[in-house]
Amino acid sequence: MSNRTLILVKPDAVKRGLVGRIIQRFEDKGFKLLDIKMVEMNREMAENFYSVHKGKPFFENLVSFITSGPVVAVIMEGRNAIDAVRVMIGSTDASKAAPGSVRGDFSLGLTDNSIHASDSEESFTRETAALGMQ
Ligand code: 3AN
Repeated sequence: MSNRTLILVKPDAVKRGLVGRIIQRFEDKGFKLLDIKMVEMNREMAENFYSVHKGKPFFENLVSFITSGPVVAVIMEGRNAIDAVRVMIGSTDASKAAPGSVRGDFSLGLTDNSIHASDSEESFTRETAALGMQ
């Protein structure tokens, strides 16, 4: 059970002015913010961040989307953080995400689905390194 996780507010949500409202949800839930940074990811950072998806049909799309504008990266701490935050963000396909989840309330997209969150400790380590955090 890991007590730290990373979220990214993705370029679609940053462009729509949703950063504050999205981060607020995690503070309301009880998470403590440990680090926060606005980042314009370049191609190399994006490929490292999403290295587990290399070779998949949507990889190029994903890299070009995540580098299309600034993202806001937040490291937060709280009990069972990785699993708890995954529940709060909702299904990958936002058109199917439950109301009350971030994707369910703010997005309809699949690639442009407003938020990312680490799905394991290995992902957290890889992702924070790719962003130059930690
Ligand atoms: P999640 O973000 O829910 O952890 P992952 O890690 O499986 O989902 O996928 C990473 C990102 O790749 C997703 N957030 C989404 O933007 C994109 N993605 C995943 N599956 C697809 C797909 N079938 N078609 C297009 N984009 C996808």
